[in-house]
Amino acid sequence: MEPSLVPAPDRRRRVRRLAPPAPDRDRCQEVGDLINGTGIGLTRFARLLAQYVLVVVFALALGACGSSSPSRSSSAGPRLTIANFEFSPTPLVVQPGAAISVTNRDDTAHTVTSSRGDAFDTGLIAPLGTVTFTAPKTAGTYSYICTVHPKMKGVLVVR
Ligand SMILES: [Cu+2]
Repeated sequence: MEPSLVPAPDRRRRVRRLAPPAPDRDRCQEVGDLINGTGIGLTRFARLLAQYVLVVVFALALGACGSSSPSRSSSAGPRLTIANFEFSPTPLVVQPGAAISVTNRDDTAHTVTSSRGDAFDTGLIAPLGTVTFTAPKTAGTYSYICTVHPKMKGVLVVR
């Protein structure tokens, strides 16, 4: 008997809520308040979205800077390449005391050795190896050779 009595009040409540017009007006007002509320919410959301976009753009800018700076540091310095028993570029123009990266693309060892005095000498650069040497601090034109293959010649200009 009790279970059958329980649903009855619920039905009555539903009917009472739907029947009178007054609650509907209240609902409309509530909906209006909700819309106004969501209007404020949308404004806040727009602000948050704008902030988020700014943060993302800023992060991307930082990321771009971060990704470009390593490539700068690796490509900024002067580079000398040895391939097919030839130095390139030659002449290579650098600033005094510049750090020059030398990459040997051959399958035999080479050197970059100043022809006059001991201005610079990389020593043996292993096949496919890369070394760095310091350019002279005195401006001038320096010819150099590979001591293993003296016919290999190059020119380094410091200015
Ligand atoms: Cu050589």
